[in-house]
Amino acid sequence: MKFIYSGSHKLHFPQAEFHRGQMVTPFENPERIDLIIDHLEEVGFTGIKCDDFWDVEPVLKIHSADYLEFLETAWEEWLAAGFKGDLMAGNFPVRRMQQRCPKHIDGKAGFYSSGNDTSINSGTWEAVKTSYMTAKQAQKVVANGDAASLALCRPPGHHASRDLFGGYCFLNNAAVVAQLFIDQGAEKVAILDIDFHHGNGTQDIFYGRGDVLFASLHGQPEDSYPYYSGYTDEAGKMEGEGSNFNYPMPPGTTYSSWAQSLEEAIRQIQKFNSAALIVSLGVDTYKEDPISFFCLETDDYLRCGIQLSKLNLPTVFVLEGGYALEMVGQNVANVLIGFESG
Ligand code: OKP
Ligand code: ZN
Repeated sequence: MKFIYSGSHKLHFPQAEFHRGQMVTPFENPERIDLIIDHLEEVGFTGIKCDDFWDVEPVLKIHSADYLEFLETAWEEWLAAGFKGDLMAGNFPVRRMQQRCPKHIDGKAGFYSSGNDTSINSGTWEAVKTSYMTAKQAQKVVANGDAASLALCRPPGHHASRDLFGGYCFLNNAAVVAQLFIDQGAEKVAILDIDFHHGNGTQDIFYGRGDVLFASLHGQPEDSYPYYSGYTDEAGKMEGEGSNFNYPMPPGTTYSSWAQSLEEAIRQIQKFNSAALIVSLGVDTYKEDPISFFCLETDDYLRCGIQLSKLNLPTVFVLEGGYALEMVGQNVANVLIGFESG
């Protein structure tokens, strides 16, 4: 299978992350992608440099126009306000406050953000657009007949909702890919999110829609980010009622029980009669991941890939998380190797 990549992700380079009481080097860093590219090429996958273009139309079906304008202008406004260093939100319109966007960039940042874990710098918007274009091109490869493709998106997307950035995410790449399939005539598609973290942005985007199934396997919200979503009883609303599936799991989860959730999610997708599969692929389920608590081994990703191939659907893999740099390339590659062997 082909993978799509771009060098422009490097334009997004967060300087620091506040983590467990300390400033640390961001877990979501440019090195991740370079390591994955190197390893995928080493084991024989073909990389295609992204040459797709910025097309706002598909994005506007997922995100609001005011949010896109915020992302586009935020950095300049931050500088114009005389602020130094990365833009980051520090105030949020929480319970019982006004949901009105203020004029000052410091207030706007929090209005459009879900947390203080995600910063914006001079090249972030450019990188964010490229991440989306990478996903769009991977979708095109599959629409044109390939059985599967992988988009090496960075920054990732599954925590981004209609008008919120956070959890290292800005545009929801997987959601746009799903929408592209629908716009091209698919009646129904499924998004399976196997990143360690609950795909709260994707869930939120499709919560009221019956044409896109969303299933997520993740660390239980009692103990893990994003903390305020990902419970089993979140099943969708209105037309979307019954097409949202959460599989929260406790600390220490190993492949044998993780794979049972995977089985169940796959069964739901089969029942749904989906025309295509989008996999939000995070490998932060790996045992050595620095910010997660599952215990998957590198070989388990082969098994996971084999399981996914059983669905026998045109499949676009969209990269989300995975922060254990030593093995991130192998773990991603193994999913693809398993998928192709299955
Ligand atoms: C992104 B993806 C602050 C804690 C916030 C955010 C985790 C985002 C994960 N250091 N953590 O789903 O891999
Ligand atoms: Zn994650």
